[in-house]
Amino acid sequence: MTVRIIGVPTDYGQDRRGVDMGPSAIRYGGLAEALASAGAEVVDDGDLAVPRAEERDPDSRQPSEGNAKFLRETEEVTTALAGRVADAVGAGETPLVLGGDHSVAIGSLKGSARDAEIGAVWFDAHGDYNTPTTSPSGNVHGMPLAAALGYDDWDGVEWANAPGLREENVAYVGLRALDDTERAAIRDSEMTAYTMSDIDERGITDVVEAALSVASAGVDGIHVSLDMDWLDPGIAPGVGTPVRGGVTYREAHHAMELVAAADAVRSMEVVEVNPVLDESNETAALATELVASAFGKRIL
Ligand code: NNH
Ligand code: MN
Ligand code: MN
Ligand code: MN
Repeated sequence: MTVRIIGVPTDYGQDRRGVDMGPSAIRYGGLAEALASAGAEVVDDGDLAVPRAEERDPDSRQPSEGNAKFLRETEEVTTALAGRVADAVGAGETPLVLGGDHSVAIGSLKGSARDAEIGAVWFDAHGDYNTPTTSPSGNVHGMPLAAALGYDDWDGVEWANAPGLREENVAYVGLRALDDTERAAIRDSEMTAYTMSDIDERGITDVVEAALSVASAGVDGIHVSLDMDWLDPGIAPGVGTPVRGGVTYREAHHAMELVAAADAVRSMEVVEVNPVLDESNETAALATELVASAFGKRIL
C-alpha cells in the first residue's frame, strides 16, 4: 500500500489558534516511522498553502453566509484538497490528510467521493452536523458532515457537497457532545450514531465492527475521519475542544486495528491536533500510532 500524506495547515474552522501547526507536529511525532512500521510505502506531499487569517480580509472572521466564519477561505482550501485526494485515489494510493481543524473533511470527503460511492466512519466526540443556521459558534469545523451531505439549509455551499456519500453509509463512533438542534438533526437523519454509552454497553469491538459494516455496505470504499478529541483528554490533551469521557488508549488502538482488518479504507484523515495546547507533543505522537494501527501495524 502506498500512503500519500497531504498536510492541510488550516485553523479557519474554529477559534483557537495553533491547530494549523498540526501537520508539523504529527510529522515530528514520528509519522514516517509509524507508517513504515505498518509496512506502508510513504510519499509525503508536504502541506497545502493556507494563508494565515491575518493575511485575509479582517471581515472574514465575522460570520458570513448566514453564520459561518471563513467560509470562502475554507472553500478555497477544501477545493484544493479535494483535487489532491481525488488524484491520489485515482493513482491507486491511499491519501492520509493531516489537519488542521475538522473543516478539512469537506475536501477529503469530496475528493474521496469523486467518481465513487463512499461511506464514512466518524471517530469524534462531536457530531459535526451543524449548518450555518443551527451552529451555535459559526465554526465550520462543527459542520463538515452536513456540508458534505448537502444539508438542505446550507444555501450557497453546493461546492461542499460530496454526492457519492449518503447518510446511510455514515457511522459515528464515540459521540458525547452534541448541540441540541444537532442532536435532533442526527436523530432525524439516516446516519448511524454510536455514542460513548454504546461503547460502555456493547464494548469497542462490537461498536466499531457495526460502524464499519454500515459504512462499507455497497460502496467502493470508506473514509476514516479521526478527530483526536474522540480520545479521552487524559491521553490526548492537545485538542481545541476536549470533552471528558472519551475512549482509552487500548480502545482507540483496537478500533484502528479493526479498521485495518476491514480492508476497506479509501482515504483517512487525522485532525484537530493543536500542539500549542499539547503536552510534549503527546497527542501528535498518539495520532501517528493510531494511524499506524489503521494502516495495518500489528503487535505480532
Ligand atoms: N458542536 C460545536 C460547534 O459546532 C463544537 C464542534 N467542535 C468540534 N467538533 N471539535 O469535532 O461549534
Ligand atoms: Mn470533529
Ligand atoms: Mn470533535
Ligand atoms: Mn442528502
